[in-house]
Amino acid sequence: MQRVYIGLGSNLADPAQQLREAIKSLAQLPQTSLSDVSSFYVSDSLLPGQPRYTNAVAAIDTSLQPLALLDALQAVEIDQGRERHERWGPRTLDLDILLFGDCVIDEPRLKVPHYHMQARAFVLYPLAELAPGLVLADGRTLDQLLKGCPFEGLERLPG
Ligand code: A4P
Ligand code: MG
Repeated sequence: MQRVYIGLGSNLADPAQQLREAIKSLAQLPQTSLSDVSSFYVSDSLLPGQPRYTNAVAAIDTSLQPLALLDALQAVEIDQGRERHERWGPRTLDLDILLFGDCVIDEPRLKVPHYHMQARAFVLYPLAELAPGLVLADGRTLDQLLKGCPFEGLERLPG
C-alpha cells in the first residue's frame, strides 16, 4: 500500500459539488481506501479570464500501480463531464497525483511529484492540513515550501 495525495480542482458547474462527487468516487476506487480530505479552498485562476477555482487535497492508500491509478482518475474526470478542449482550459474536474509514496516518476503520461505543486498555495495549504510534517523525496519539507508560498488570495471554505 502506498499513501497517495490527490489534488482536486474545479471551476465549472458548481465546483464544490464536483469535488464532493469526486471524493465519493475516490472512496470507491478498487484496491484503495480514502483516508482523509482537506477543507475546500477558493482562489483566482492562475490564468486570466477563467472562473475562480475550488481546490482540495485527498489522501488515499492504494495498492494500484501509478499508471493504473492515473487511468482510474481520468475515468472519474470523464464521468464528471470533463471535456479537454484546450490545455489549462476551465474544467468541471481536474484530479492530479501530487505524491505517490516516496516515488519519483518521470514517464510521458505521469510526472510525480506533480510539477509546480511546490509553488501553488491551493495545493500546499490543503496538503498541510493532512500531512503537516511531510518531507518530499528530495528532502525539502512542506514547511519550507509553505514559507515560500503565501496564503494570500486563498479563501478557506467553512466545514
Ligand atoms: N500528467 C502528468 N503528470 C500527472 C500527474 N502527476 N497527475 C498528465 C495527473 N496527470 C498527470 O493533464 C494533462 C496530462 O498530464 C494528463 O493527460 C496526464 O497524462 P490534464 O489534466 O488533461 O490537463 P490540464 O489539467 O489542463 O493541465 P495541467 O498541466 O494538469 O494543468 P494544471 O497545472 O492542473 O493547471 N488555478 C487555481 N486557483 N486552481 C487550479 O486548480 N488549475 C489550473 C490548471 C490553472 N489554474 C488554476 C488551477
Ligand atoms: Mg491535470
